[in-house]
Amino acid sequence: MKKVGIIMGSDSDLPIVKKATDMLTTLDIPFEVHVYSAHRTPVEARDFALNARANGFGAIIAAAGMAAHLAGAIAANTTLPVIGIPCKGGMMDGLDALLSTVQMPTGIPVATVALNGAANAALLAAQIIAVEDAELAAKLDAKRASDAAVVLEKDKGITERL
Ligand code: RP5
Repeated sequence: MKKVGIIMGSDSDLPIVKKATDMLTTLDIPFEVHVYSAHRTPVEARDFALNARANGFGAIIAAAGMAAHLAGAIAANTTLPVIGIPCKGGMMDGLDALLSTVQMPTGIPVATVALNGAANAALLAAQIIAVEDAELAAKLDAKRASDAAVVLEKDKGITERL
């Protein structure tokens, strides 16, 4: 199975990124995690992206806050799908990171999830890998069904309470 690469701009992003690693672990998807910054270690971030396809990755998740150029900088150097997680924090509480991640120029797409949306980033990466993996696709279908069952159980609970 192809691996998912997870890059974060700082180890201070780890509490957010942990939700992505937990989800990938639950789904038995192999992943590799790195701290590379678009600004502090641009050479390492670029090299990771340039070599990612040859190194067996199928999708890359990039998490960063504030002037969050990491996902875009990774996407500039690979045609693998790149999923950006804008991280909350700083003076604008994540609005700066959201806009920096989502407002990519035509030609270099980044699939941006919600602020701190690490679980969805992992699920989107899983869905990308599952395009060519029927077993993983079945796992994702089963997860959707069990998530729906939880909501329907809550629906019953609400009716009983009111
Ligand atoms: C971004 O700046 C990082 O992704 C992080 O969200 C933020 C703050 O980084 P630190 O100063 O905590 O290392 O580049």
